[in-house]
Amino acid sequence: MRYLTSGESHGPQLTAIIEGLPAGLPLLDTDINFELARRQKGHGRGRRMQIEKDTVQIVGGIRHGYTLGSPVGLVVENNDWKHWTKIMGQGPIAPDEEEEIKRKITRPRPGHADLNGALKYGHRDMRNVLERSSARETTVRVAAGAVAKKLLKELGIEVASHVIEIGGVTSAIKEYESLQKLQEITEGSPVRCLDPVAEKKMMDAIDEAKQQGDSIGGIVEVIIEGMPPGVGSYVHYDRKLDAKLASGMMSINAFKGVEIGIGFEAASKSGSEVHDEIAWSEERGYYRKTNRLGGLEGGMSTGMPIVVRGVMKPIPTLYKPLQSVDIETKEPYSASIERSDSCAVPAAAVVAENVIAWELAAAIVDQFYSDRLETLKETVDRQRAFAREF
Ligand code: EPS
Repeated sequence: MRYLTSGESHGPQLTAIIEGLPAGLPLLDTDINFELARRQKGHGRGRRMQIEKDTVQIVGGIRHGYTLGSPVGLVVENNDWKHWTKIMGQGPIAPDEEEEIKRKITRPRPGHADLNGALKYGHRDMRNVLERSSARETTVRVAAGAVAKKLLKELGIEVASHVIEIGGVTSAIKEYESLQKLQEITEGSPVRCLDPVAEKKMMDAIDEAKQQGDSIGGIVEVIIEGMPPGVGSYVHYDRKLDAKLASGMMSINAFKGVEIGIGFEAASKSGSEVHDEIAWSEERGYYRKTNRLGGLEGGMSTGMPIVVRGVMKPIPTLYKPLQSVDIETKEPYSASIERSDSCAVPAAAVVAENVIAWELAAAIVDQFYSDRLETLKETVDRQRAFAREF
């Protein structure tokens, strides 16, 4: 299963084409819109989110509420496009067009794709880079992820997330009654945090950063329950499930690191403090007494909850910009100021959830391939039964 996205932040629309979904998956635009609306929320977002009301148009691959097996086409229009038709127009610039339209962005923002993208493609106007490198693209990645999430749900697999750190403020609540309860609490939190005390401090930290013309980052955690054991591979490096999850997480704009289970903490612990003892019961089959390895061993799922965290750096667009160099004059200058968010970590949790859902769904479809959802379900259930009885 794979998908491709197209579209610029202030262009007419974002598009995704998904290939390889089984036929017979129930799918409505409301399933996708639900995830799109979740991504738009969060304390710390800038003015753009008041302009956009992201909704999807399904333009292919679905009929009467079910996937057909053909590629699924998804479109999300940019409301802001109407303000950018000239600057982002597809036709050549007419000789008499206003100076504003021709104005180039020549002062790269440190930490953004601007300079490297310009050096890669030879763009002397770095708008050609920033339009695509903008995290606006995560909108349509969430749309694709929402489709994957729907598939996982049909297979009895649930995905959720929460924010565990923003700007140095850490959530003290690591435990949750159930995934459903976790979702209920985080949906009601402006920063998607389980801990109400930390939530308040996180919001204060975001307000403070905004006031200072600065930005802050944080850590999100994604949890998956219901994965059958043995998904992934110890045989092939490019089929290891943990590698795929890490790659998915790192592909999200501004993400700089990934941890699975206790992650980097494992470096300072002994083997007996890290590895999860194996047990067996009639009801559960094989299970681990603890889950420090976050549901993954040897590149494969263990059947325990998968726990994967990602760290997002502060957004590089700063209202109080850092020093940079103008690529036209080579003179030192303050970097360009573009409208931006002071913190997008809560939204990034939703993005991470959907990106991870995609990776899991793709791994399952690759491993248990079937053209029809019904038989895919049977194969996945057979794997679960096999593991229980083994
Ligand atoms: C972004 C800059 C801002 C954000 C944007 C990501 O957009 P604009 O330049 O239009 O103000 O709002 O995020 C989104 C549009 C979104 O949907 O998440 C950037 O430079 O990465």
